[in-house]
Amino acid sequence: MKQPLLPVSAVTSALPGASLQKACKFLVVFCSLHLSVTMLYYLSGADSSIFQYFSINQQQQTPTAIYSTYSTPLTTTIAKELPDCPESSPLLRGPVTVNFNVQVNITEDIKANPHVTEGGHYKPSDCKALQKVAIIIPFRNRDSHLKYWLHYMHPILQKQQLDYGVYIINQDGDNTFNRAKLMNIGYAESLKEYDYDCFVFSDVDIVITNDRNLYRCYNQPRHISAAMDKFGFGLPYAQYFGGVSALSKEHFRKINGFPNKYWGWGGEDDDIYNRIVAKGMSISRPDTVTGKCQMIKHNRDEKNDANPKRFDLISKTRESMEKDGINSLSYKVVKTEKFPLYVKITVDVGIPSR
Ligand code: BGN
Repeated sequence: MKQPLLPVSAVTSALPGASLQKACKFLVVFCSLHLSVTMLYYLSGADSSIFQYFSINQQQQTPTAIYSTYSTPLTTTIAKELPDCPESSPLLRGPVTVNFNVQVNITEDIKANPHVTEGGHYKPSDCKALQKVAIIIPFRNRDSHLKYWLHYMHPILQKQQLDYGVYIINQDGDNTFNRAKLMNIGYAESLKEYDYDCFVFSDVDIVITNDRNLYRCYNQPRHISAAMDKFGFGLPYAQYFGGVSALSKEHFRKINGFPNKYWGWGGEDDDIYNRIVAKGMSISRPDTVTGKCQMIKHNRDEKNDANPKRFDLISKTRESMEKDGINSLSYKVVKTEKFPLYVKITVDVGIPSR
């Protein structure tokens, strides 16, 4: 009789122990295999959702990493955010030659400014403009001057890297002209279209001859046409604020906008100056080289005779400015026309009250 290797009792008790051991070994091998496969997968940068979740959380703490790892959609959102334009545009060159005796052609100018969009709007494509500027031109029957303004000013304004729009505020009918009221209307109408933060008010017959004379706003209200040829490239008097000026939305609100009661030629610019000073602000200007401007020579317009009431009105600015201004402005828009290089808004400004 063969001797059993183990007592029956031992065999019966050893059998389950052996299979448990086997099962354990199998489990350990399986787990290690699983772990190694997982590790391999992770290290090779596979795009499994769980790893993505963890890495997004890490990446969000360091924004620069987003660019390198994620192509969509985070990169697209961030890449579209343009850098701010520099304080001083690298495109500026200084003096610009202006000659009102040379013919200009609007069709040629439209072609020459392909990046200006309908309604005369432009913004740089490679950087975020520092200011959004509405350029407001009070107007009536001066198309022959407007074509020169558009010809010379559009290229300069683009070089200045501004986000700008050109608004021609055209007085309807042939009653007495009201320059300051048209400028108030330009402020109100341009804000309906875009979130402007700076307003340049310009006569249609003045262009700058130095592209470093910026059509933007400064800490204080800016007098841009500081050295006009008409005044021997200087100021006719120290308080002069006519021609071309720039006020931020804040400046404009502070002075309750411009007076509406100056009908005919003269004094409204002095009233604006008085308002600025009354509110504790001062005038900023370019130097007399940068500030050089040229004005188209012409005769005084019809229905724009010197206003006999102007002397009286400017002596009362401090009292009148709280009631007369943007808070009392009333007018009717007759027509809005969008042209390739400007918007023309024709308005009924009413007639002088007696
Ligand atoms: C001033 C006018 C301004 C005009 C300049 C330059 C007046 C007010 C009464 C003294 N001011 O005399 O409106 O811009 O000349 O032409 O007339």
